Amino acid sequence: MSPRHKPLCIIQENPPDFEGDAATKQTRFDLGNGSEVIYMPRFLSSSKSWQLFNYLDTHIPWTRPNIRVFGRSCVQPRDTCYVASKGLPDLVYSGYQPHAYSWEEFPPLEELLELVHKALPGSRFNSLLLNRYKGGNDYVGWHSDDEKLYGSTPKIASVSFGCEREFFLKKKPSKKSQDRSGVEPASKRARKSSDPDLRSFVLKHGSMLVMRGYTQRDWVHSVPKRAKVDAVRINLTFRLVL
Ligand SMILES: O=C(O)CCC(=O)C(=O)O
Ligand SMILES: [Mn+2]
Repeated sequence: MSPRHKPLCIIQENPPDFEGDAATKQTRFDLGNGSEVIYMPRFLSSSKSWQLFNYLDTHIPWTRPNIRVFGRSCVQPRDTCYVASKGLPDLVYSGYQPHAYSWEEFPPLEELLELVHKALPGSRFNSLLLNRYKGGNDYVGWHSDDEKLYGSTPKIASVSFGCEREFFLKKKPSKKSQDRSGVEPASKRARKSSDPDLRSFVLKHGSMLVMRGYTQRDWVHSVPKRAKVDAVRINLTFRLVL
C-alpha cells in the first residue's frame, strides 16, 4: 500500500495503559517566589482514562455533603469521596470530616497511585480526594489546600477524567498592596492575556497537573461553573498527609 493510501485510523492492538514518554511530557510553569505548576497533558492514554472514568463513576461511594462556607451551611456543589492510608490524622475541610476509605477497597486506585509515583520520582502520596462534577453547575470555588496536615509546601498531583474544564490559579492579594484585581471575574482577567497573577489551564481527559512549592500558601485555585457544560468530569487529587 502506498503511503497515500494508508488508513487514516490505525487501531492499536494493545494500546499502552501508561504512555511511557508521552506520559512524562510536561510543561513547567514558574509562578514566582517558589511556587510552581507542572502540567502533563497525556499522563494516561485515552482508553485507559475512559476505563478509569467508568470504574470511578460506578464504583466510588460518592456523597454530596453539607459544608460550611463563610459561616453558612450549604450542600457542596460536587460529589466527593476520600481515600487514605491507615493511621493518618483525619482530614477536615470546610467543617466537614470525610470518612477515609482504604486503598485496598479500590484496586484500580492502587494501580493509579503507582503510575503517579512512577511519573513523579521521589513523590510519596498517601491520601486521595476525589471529586465528581456532574455538569457545568458543579464547581469548586476559590480555595487553597493549605490544611496543616499537608505541611508548608505540599505537592498535590491532580489527575482529570472526562469532560474538560477550566482550572484557574489566582495569586492571593499581598497584605501590603491595596489590590483590587479580585473585583473583576477571573475568567475575564484570564482572557485579557497577560495578567501574571492569574493562570488558566484546560484540564484534559487523562492529564495530570502538579502544584508544588508555595502554591498553596500564595495562590488560590478554582474550577468555576460553566453554563454550556453538560457532561461529567472526575478529578483526583493525590496528597501526602505528614
Ligand atoms: O477539580 C479540580 O481540578 C480541583 C479540585 C480541588 O481543587 C480540590 O479537590 O481541592
Ligand atoms: Mn484544591
